[in-house]
Amino acid sequence: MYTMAYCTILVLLAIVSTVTGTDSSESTDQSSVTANPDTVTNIRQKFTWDPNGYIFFCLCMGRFGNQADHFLGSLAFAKRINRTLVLPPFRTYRNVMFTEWFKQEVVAQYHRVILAEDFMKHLAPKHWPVGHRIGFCWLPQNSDAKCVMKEGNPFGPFWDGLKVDFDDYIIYHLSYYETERWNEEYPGDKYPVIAMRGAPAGFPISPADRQLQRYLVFSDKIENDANSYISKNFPDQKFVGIHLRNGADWVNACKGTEGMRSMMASTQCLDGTGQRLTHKICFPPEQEVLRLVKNVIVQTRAKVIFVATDQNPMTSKIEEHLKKWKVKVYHLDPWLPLDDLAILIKSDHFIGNCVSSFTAYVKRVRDLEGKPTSFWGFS
Ligand SMILES: Nc1nc2c(ncn2[C@@H]2O[C@H](COP(=O)(O)OP(=O)(O)O)[C@@H](O)[C@H]2O)c(=O)[nH]1
Ligand SMILES: [Mg+2]
Repeated sequence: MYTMAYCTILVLLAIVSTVTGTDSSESTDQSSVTANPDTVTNIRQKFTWDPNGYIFFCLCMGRFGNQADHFLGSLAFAKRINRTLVLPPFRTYRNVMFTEWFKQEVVAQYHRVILAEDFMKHLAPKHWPVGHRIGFCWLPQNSDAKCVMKEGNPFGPFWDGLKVDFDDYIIYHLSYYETERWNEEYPGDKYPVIAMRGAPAGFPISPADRQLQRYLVFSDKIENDANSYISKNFPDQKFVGIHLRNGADWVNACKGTEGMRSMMASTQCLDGTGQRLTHKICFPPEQEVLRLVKNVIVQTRAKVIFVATDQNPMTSKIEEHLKKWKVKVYHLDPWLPLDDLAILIKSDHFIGNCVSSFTAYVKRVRDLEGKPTSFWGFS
């Protein structure tokens, strides 16, 4: 028994010394390395230079749902072209370090990654020094527009937050699926860092990349926020989570959606159905919300509804409509939208908005966990 424990310690020590046995000119601060054998290879690259090069970009489009779609598509791109992915901060009114919201060691199970802040501190001074920083912009073939990496918000504040200025520019016309051409035209020895103006991915996320959601796991902080809200308010109770996307920007976004083939995240419910979008799917009227919520309550026999919304939670209207079933409605209105996401993910049944990428985040995780999701105006 003691011999076994002793052997285990020896093995762990061997792993740790491999991890820290880096080029002595690099930093050897490996504080966030775990001994999980799946992740060691990907995280040990952290402060040793990857000769295949790096991919670095700003999640500069939209708010969280859009950024998450872009992140997963870019993760797939980094893997395809076999460069280490610099984990960008998310953008709110500030740069949010990746690890504030997500676990780095889980993304590292899929591909080599390094935190942007670590990259700038430990690798950039030597390998991507001031004076040698090239910005990459995609532009259409015949465009005479300029490559502006830092103009406007959030582009400027994003790179300023990481103390990056650009010295030169490259305009490319390649798509993110021309893997071989990327490596032929921009080999790692000549272009060690491809720093892009925007994410190398489409929006909405391509269906093939949805499964990468499994590598995006909330930090303990977000997970604890959600768990403590639930245990304080409706511990051990079955609950229905609903997402009401009904703020002023959504009124505008949904204009003209009737009859469209797809818009924003709508493939998550319409794909393969041959159905077109309706205004009701995009912006369900109150009667539709009350109808579907009642159906789901009758089906699940849940006594609790958790409402997440950017504007109007309809709390008393829903409670009034479901008086007969003695349902209680909760609404958190969290400072951090991710807390709403984490709670919605944990619900026994979820009703979301098909067009919203905020809903799409919840749906992707739930699909992986085999949990049911319905959509307003559709289910
Ligand atoms: N807290 C909270 N914020 C929300 C909710 N729905 C929308 N928002 C806010 O509005 C933003 C919507 O933008 P985005 O995430 O890109 O999703 P989309 O616009 O619905 O596709 C979110 O990131 C949140 O900041 C919600 O249910 N709860
Ligand atoms: Mg949006």
